[in-house]
Amino acid sequence: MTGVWRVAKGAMGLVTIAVVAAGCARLGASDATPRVIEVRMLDDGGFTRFEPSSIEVRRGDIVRFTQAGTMPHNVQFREEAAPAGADLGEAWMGPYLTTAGEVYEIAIDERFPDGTYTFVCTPHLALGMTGTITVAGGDVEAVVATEPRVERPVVTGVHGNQPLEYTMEGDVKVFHLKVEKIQWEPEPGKLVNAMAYNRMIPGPTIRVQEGDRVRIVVENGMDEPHTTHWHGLFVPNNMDGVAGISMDPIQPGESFTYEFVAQPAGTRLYHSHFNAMSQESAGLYGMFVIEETATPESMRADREEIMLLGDGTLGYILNGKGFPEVPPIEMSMGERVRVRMANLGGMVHPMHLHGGYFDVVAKDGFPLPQPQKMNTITINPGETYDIVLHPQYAGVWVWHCHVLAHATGPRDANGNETAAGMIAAVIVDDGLTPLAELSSHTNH
Ligand SMILES: [Cu+2]
Repeated sequence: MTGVWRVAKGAMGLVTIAVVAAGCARLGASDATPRVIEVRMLDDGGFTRFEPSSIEVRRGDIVRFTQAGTMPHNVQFREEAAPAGADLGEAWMGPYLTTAGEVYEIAIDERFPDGTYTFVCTPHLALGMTGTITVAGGDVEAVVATEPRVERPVVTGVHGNQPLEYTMEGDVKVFHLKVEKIQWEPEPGKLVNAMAYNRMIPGPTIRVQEGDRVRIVVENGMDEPHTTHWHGLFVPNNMDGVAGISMDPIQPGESFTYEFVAQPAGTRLYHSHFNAMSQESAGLYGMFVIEETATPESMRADREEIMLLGDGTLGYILNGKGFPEVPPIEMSMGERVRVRMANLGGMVHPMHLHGGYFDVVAKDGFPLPQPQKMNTITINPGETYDIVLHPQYAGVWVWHCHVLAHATGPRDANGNETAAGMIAAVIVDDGLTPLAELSSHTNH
């Protein structure tokens, strides 16, 4: 075994695993003390990453990965994409680091022929936790690439789903969307690294009439490529927004103009389709409402609400926020509210309403032949439902995901579970009972 790798508790200097130091003598072909290139493993706000994620080294250097987060991380090199002749042996996949300060060091020696090596964190590959090490010839001075840092505006006190304004150019409705990396506040005081359309999560609501011609300019203000996909719309193939299949990715700083006729009527969506698993999870989605020319009687309502479910990077959220920041739905007895629901997360969420039932009137934007009464509606990723709320009893009712882990926060000082995440309040006022009394938490 020629490899030099070890795991050490950085804080205490305690070497917990030390495998072979036989290769040490070869480290310094130039007799120089090996330089140590630092890479940190981070996951603050659920944003898993290596920092810097891209480094250049010369043979003889040591790359030191330090656990600087709270989740277990490791380093796994992608063997199938490694330069020819690479022979990393046990170092193809390093051990899991679980304690803050723990380090894993890899000596860049003869096992690493020149070239670029891609590595991932095995459990967080799906969240985009990857990086590269470029090994240059032995005489080349190593340069530690500085991480391209994007400005992340901090967005607080903002709710998503705001109507997106448009201008008319001839008979075309023209919309603008800009994707950016921001810091979002799903609950007070908790800032997470996110991605957003027009600095809100969910993105602004596009609302048009069936048959409208629309032009949507999508500007990429991020430091990674992007495309936007129009989910459930019938569009020409080259307007479908799938990177690598129907269009080239929109590069950082560039824009792409989509144009199509809005059809068919119903509850539709838009979301990222480049690095979609991480970009969508980080907040790149919104609702695309195509109003029908004639509303079926079953869908008749006094007004509309939107409920977009999310999970992943931002936690368990409804309309971009976790309880108690989820905006409540306030209603009067006798009122009918149509709620356009969709799941943009990666998990299944059975949304259960207390205090009565609702009518399910459309699935994936298409009206159902007849309404279906339900009190729990299970929404798979990518599905939409239209439901009509028409309350049966006054009170403050909860509407929550029944996977209780998605609706429960950390225990409080008394050791009791707290309400958090995917919970919305439905406040029904009958005009008789003071709401303060209805909503009182104390027992009388
Ligand atoms: Cu859930």
